[in-house]
Amino acid sequence: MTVPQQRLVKTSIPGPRSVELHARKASAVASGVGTMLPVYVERAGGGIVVDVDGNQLIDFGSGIAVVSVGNAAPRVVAAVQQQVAEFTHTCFMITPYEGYIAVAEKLNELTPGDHEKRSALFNSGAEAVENAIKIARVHTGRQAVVAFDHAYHGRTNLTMALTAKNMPYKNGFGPFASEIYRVPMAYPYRWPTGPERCAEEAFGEFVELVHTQVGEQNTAAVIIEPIQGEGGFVVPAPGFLARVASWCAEHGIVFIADEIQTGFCRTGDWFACEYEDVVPDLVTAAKGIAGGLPLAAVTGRAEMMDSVHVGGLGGTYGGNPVACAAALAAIETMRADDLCGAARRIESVMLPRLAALANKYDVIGDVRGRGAMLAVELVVPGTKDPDPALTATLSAACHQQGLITLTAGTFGNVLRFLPPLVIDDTLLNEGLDILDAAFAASA
Ligand code: PLZ
Repeated sequence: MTVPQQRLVKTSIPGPRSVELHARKASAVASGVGTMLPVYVERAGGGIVVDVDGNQLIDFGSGIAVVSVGNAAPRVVAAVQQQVAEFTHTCFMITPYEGYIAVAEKLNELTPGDHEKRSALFNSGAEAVENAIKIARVHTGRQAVVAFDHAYHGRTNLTMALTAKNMPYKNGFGPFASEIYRVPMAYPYRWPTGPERCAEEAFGEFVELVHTQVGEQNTAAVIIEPIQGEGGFVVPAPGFLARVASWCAEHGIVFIADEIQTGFCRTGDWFACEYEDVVPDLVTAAKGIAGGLPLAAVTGRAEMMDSVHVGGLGGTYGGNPVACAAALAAIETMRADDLCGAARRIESVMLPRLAALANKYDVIGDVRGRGAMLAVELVVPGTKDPDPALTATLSAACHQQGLITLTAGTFGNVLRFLPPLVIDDTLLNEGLDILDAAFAASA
């Protein structure tokens, strides 16, 4: 690895060169494009991000769950360099190329279920979600789509409507797309009657709401993240996903798993649905698929995917050859280096230490997640009242020590951890030491 796998904090964070660049940002970039941690990056690899001041930060974010294979992963770099020298773009809808087909074949093979599948490629997660809804509507001839509390599906008009949280994603951006209905999420920690009854009661409410307020016969699709991402790493109560999926099948409703954040080894399986043997009709993927190049996909049952008229799906850049080359190399890396196993190893290092922190600090209300997608939810001690201010303080304290952490959650009170799957145990433990010290300092 060319980037030394060591934390190094040489300057204040952000350092002087970053501060300079950040001033340029303010006068050149639209202020609506926010920046969580204004250290400007020079290079990155493995579990380390190097900034323009020479600081080396431990990466517990992976660019929001994207660089699972690591930044500038060797196979990805080689594949991209070769492809970019051969041709950069022809548009698959005009004169196609093999890479697109090869990615579709991989997706058809790796997504849950042995049924006949087809895939279509796009540029971003939001675009994949939009297309999954388009496909479900054409296939069913119905319009309504059901989404969950705390859901995140993107920032385009249709996906803003599917996303639950107003600030910052939706505020002032309406009107939103119609025929979107929201139902409660099986959120064990916050379920009013407790986690044991969560799956059954949440499923009961889901069925009743869809029946009384939407009508099964009007419902094209139900879309759910198998572990919610931006919404706070909410792991649905065991059994909930399977019940919703089989109820959808009974009523001819397309069950869409949005695996954009959970997919590609992140949770210890190729796709998070596998953990409970849930087989979705359609799966959306993006983020981890291509080692950092923009690529997204919808994969699903052949008869659903093929219900759309020829020319109904596409876009200028969807399945760009360079992004496809990167995806094939990233997938090969995940397979050859067993990155699903790596995600489980990361869980085995991190989860016990996060649980120990929860014993030590009563501001931690819940520890949850799977694989390398883990989080702590912060509350006012003795209550379940969210503490977003403490969450922001802790995250900033970690940043000062050279640890990149992200926050999440409808209430902004979740610290989430998404290290690259290639990070080593030394960096993982050092990051956890920094986190522990941040809790201790805030107590
Ligand atoms: N579905 C489950 O996690 C993207 C968003 C960051 P795009 N999550 C990170 C931000 O603040 O914009 C995401 C996701 C799930 C869809 C998306 C959307 O993917 O590639 O950002 O469009």
